[in-house]
Amino acid sequence: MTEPDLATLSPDAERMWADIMELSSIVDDASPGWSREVFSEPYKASREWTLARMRGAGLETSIDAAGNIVGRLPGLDPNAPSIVTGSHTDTVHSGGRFDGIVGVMGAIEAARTLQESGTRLTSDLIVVDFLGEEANDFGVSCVGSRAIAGVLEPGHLQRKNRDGVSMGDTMAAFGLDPHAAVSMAWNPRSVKSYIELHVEQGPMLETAGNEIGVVTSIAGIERLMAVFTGRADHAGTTPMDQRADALIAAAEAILTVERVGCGAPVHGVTTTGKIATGQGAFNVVPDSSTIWAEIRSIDPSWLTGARRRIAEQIATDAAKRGVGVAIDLLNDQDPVPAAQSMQDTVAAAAGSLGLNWAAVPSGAGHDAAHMAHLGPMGMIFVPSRGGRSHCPEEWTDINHLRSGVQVLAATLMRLDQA
Ligand code: HGY
Ligand code: MN
Ligand code: MN
Repeated sequence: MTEPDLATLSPDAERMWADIMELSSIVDDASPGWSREVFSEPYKASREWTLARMRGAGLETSIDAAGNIVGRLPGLDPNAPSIVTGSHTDTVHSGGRFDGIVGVMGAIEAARTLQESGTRLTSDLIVVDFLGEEANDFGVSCVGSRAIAGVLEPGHLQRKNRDGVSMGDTMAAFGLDPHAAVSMAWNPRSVKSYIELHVEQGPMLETAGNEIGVVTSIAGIERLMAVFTGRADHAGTTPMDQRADALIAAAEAILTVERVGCGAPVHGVTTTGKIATGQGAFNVVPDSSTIWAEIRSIDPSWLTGARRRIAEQIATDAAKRGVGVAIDLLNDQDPVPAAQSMQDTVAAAAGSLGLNWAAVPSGAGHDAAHMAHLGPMGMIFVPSRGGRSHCPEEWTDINHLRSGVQVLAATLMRLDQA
């Protein structure tokens, strides 16, 4: 392989920064932080902006049945499989300005950089803004990339939110075609490789002083919903040992979730992200509560073992309290290793730019986990200040973004020559 002439590839980080700041300002002003949740009005408005930005960058654009915004920069050989890159522009509620956006704006900047340097790839370059990467009210994450990978199922469309509305109906109301979305998988032969630029969303790179992360694998995610049913009683007259307190059972379960996560031998974490209870009153023993928890690890066996241990312990403890519990287990995604060839290519690109890099796991889920169904997958991380993400404090310095998009552009060149 001839060393790509990186001197000609000089992404305009200031232009990319301006894009990030402009897109991230299209939010739900009634919510704190930066909220652009899937299927929301701000999200719909932001997609028009992204579509125009892709077109302005010389990409041929389309929107598929699942709502993915797809930009295409034609290559020299129309028969060659495509090189795909992208990420997402939806956010969690009260999120930040960099999660996902960096990968979409970075991909658009890389496309501009290639054209401005007069570089024509052999393969088409496909840039995707995947619909709905964040876990939504239906409990489904990565809606768009699942559809492209052929793993969005009818069961996902039937999932209902707390108002009893299905995800399929919500997608249709958003102008999408849910029934086509579950049968629109791309042909794996049409994909040469997939590479995604993303903020690390954790503290590893900053702590170690590394500028670039070469992702080794993406954590698997198991989710658990436990609904506790106790007995309402008078809070003043019911002896402590004669209660069936649903809220105490939920609290005990939350501590079980935490304890199992603290014992992980490799990258493994557990979180109870939400608890709900009934009407609630000072003077009534609670008779109902629900917890929503998740378990993540890059180690498949620890992940399944932890899920089993947590479910068993919750059931045992609830029974001791005379509290009923219904546990719903949901596999969001399995752990997915990045292709070694992709890791090597990203590392070589970073090294050729004189950037110090480290191999790191991703505790966060990504569209890349599903795109791995179609071809060799890789990810490039840039540091998150203080390791913070999914919060308004999320921040990545422009110089780190500059390095990230330089590595992305150099990686695209290398992948094309491979
Ligand atoms: O939840 C995640 O890990 C990702 O940020 N959607
Ligand atoms: Mn993300
Ligand atoms: Mn996220």
